[in-house]
Amino acid sequence: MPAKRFHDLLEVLDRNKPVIVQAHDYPDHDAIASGFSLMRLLQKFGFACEFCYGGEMQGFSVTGVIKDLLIPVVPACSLHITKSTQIILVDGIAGNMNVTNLSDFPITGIIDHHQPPARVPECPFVDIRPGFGSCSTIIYQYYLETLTEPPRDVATALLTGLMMDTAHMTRGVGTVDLAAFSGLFFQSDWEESAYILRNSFSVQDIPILRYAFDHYSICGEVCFVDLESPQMYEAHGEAPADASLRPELLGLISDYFLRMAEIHFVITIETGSTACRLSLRSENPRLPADLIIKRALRDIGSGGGHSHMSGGTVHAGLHPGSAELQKKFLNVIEDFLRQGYNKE
Ligand SMILES: [Mn+2]
Repeated sequence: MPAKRFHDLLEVLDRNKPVIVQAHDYPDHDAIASGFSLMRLLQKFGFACEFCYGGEMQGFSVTGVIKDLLIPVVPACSLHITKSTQIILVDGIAGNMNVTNLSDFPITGIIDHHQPPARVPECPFVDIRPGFGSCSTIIYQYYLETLTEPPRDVATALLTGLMMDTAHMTRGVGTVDLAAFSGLFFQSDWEESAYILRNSFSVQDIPILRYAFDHYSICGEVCFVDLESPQMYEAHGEAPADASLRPELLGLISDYFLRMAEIHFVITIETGSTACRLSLRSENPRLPADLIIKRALRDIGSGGGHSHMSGGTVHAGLHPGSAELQKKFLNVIEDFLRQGYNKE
């Protein structure tokens, strides 16, 4: 029987006040699935609950799921938030770069599976389980705890979130994820879920992939993919000044390069005219992607995630240039390989 965490959440929520479930900015499949499923569960328990995200919606894959499963998710800016609104964050932590602060009032709950920062913000309800492969796994525990059978659309969303974050159950998977997988599989439309997973790229991405294959460098087991947006867009005939890739694509490119047998650590860097974003993947347990990005970007940016996948940004105006940035990462990687680190 799972821990009574949902019960604790109900204890801190006021049934007479509205609840907003907020996914992190540019939500991915796991964030959408977690938020949607939590909203549905709270509604079942009598709460007036809405679901929103910060930033913009990323590419066709996530929007396709939202359309197919009729997920009622809206941009945060379209909601009226007042002092009495109870905000619950899913798949992200307040204070992170990728979590828009929706109001000046304190948030009510944080539900996440990323490695938390040293100081987690004060909040009435916190359920952070970094050992879980997905946030969807946590929300599924709430369904188990309340003996609620997830409806087919909820099960399909949760299965997709779980499979996406764990790369088809190949990374960050624990026993609870495995149990969630087998519990959700036949309750869901697993064929729909598998279809979504198989179709992450669009033909529109081919010029970007071609650019990536022309702009990578390898140093030992480490691979850098250097995407300089303006040049990249020029290369295929359009050069909008503020163009940036859909965030998901950075991760997909890192995943792709990680498939090369010789490469065990990938750093994809997208340098745009205004921002620089990074996506890291690791399959070397001695090279934790979350700690490495934190250390390498200390003083110039921020990042975090999991040991096998992480992401971050370099703050505007602090980009040291591609060569210098790569050097920072190589130095940190060398330190980790030489000294090792203590896995807590
Ligand atoms: Mn997640």
